[in-house]
Amino acid sequence: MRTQVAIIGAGPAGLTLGRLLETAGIDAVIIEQRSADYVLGRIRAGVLEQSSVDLLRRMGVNQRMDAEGIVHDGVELSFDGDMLRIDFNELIGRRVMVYGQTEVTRDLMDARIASGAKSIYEASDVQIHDFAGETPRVSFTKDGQTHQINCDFVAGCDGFHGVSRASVPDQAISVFERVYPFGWLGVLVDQPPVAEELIYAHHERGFALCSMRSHSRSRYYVQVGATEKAQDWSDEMFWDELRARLNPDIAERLKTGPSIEKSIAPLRSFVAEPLRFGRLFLTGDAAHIVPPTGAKGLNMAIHDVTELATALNEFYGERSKAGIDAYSGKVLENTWRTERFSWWMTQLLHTFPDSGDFGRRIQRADFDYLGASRIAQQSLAENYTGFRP
Ligand code: RFL
Ligand code: PHB
Repeated sequence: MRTQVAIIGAGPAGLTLGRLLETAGIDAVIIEQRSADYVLGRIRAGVLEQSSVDLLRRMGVNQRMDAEGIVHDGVELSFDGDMLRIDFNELIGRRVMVYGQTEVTRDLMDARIASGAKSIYEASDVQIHDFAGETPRVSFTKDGQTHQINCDFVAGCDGFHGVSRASVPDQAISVFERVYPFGWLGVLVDQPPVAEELIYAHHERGFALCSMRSHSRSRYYVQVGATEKAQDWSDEMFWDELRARLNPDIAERLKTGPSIEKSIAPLRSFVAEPLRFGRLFLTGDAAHIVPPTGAKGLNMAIHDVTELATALNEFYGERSKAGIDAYSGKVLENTWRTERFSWWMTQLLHTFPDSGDFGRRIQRADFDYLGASRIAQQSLAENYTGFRP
């Protein structure tokens, strides 16, 4: 088999890249180790920046998003009971869209099936060969048979645990990492959200987040210890802990029910440098991880592959290597800006076991400054909705 671009991974990064290349008339094959249903069963991000919304519209995969997505003008922050609303629209004239990663993924998968573009699911033992030269190859096993794809480029869109980054020799890559001493326990429930907008709450018992997927489906999170297990949390324990971290008037309004999904995500900041190795490119979670506090993971993945598609388009259209040469530097600039914001939101809102009284006073001062300064609020709004200089 031969293609121009072999895309490893059918998450948001791989599927978005596939769609962009298809639109540009560049041939690509997606190779995914799981089944499509498994990919769709993962409950992850919920908030799209305006630039992600615009891209999904340009790619023609916006019909359901525009019908079912919910536009939010702002978010609520709560700090030890004090509420502060950040009104993005009033502060900087921008908004965000609440539309789940599962739905974005489903829309992209459906569009790919409709167009007949090639995707291979349930491919095992995926390996990337010869990416230092001009004729890379990808091999994999499917239904007991080994296959090989010859290509011009390999796009590593296979997430944090994928094969792409792992294929790069240790001496060619640097990694920068911070692992936080906690995770988020998330619950999905078929009940209307407790509030119209998201509520990010700092509480001495730990962080909590009230989010949603629709007007009838809610997503809630509580900060838990890094070693805790989702199965040790009954629904009742979860709702009690969430209520304890919310203001009494909000806790009273909370509509609970049986969880339809419950899982723990560890929190981590991670960046690999560089992001190009000959003819192999890293994108999305394969390249970087942010803690979910700034709702950035999915949006970064979409940003990266937009840059990569532009670079590949330049290569095939104008025979210019300038775009692929600039890819790593350009994406890393956005990555570090977004890492900083996600780290900042995380340290503002979580309870850190070792921060001590000094750390807690600094956190409070940070929140009070935000409440008092329109410029600080604009900075949060600009970053949350997606800063593109
Ligand atoms: P993905 O979504 O992980 O997709 C990668 C795909 O590659 C496949 N794969 C392979 N395929 C072939 N060969 C191999 N060797 C392969 N190894 C892996 C995987 O099966 C998968 O289908 O990465 P992508 O596309 O870069 O997208 C990134 C986003 O998914 C991610 O940034 C966000 O979901 C992060 N994230 C969250 N972000 C938010 O903004 N808000 C959240 O609430 C939120 N919750 C989460 C998250 C990430 C999580 N992970 C990665 C464990 C919760 C979790 C649990
Ligand atoms: C979610 O709805 O899953 C969600 C929303 C905002 C975040 C993280 C997760 O910052």
